[in-house]
Amino acid sequence: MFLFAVLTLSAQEKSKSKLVDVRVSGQCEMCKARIEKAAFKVKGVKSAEWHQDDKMLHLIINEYKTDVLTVQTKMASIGHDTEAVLATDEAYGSLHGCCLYDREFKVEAKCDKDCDKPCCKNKKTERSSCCASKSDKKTSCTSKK
Ligand SMILES: [Cu+2]
Repeated sequence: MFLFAVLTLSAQEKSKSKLVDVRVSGQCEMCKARIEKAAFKVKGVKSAEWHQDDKMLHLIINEYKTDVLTVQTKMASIGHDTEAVLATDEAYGSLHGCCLYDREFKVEAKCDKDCDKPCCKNKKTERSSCCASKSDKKTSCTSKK
């Protein structure tokens, strides 16, 4: 009876596993080691593998114990940006010189003051896609002046 309970429990444990991919900014093998090490420190992370080529962190997590945001917060705390959570300048700055990756997620979060694009008109204080996106940056709000 006890054994049966244990087996049932471990079966449930398995079904909680979820594959998730998170984009984590980084640059080299050192980043890979740092990212994976930190990911494993998050309770509920069963597997973590970061790929240098596409900057994707492939995770297997127990979704009852952790979630993507928790992992992203952890990544930010060690200096690696994610789409949802950015590293502080201090954390980024304390990375090894060869690890100072291009901060693609760190962009002006607010609309430019004199931006008159429709997307910014009524929300000068919020993040707006036209001012926030890197590709638009040059042609939209900031070139207005
Ligand atoms: Cu590195």
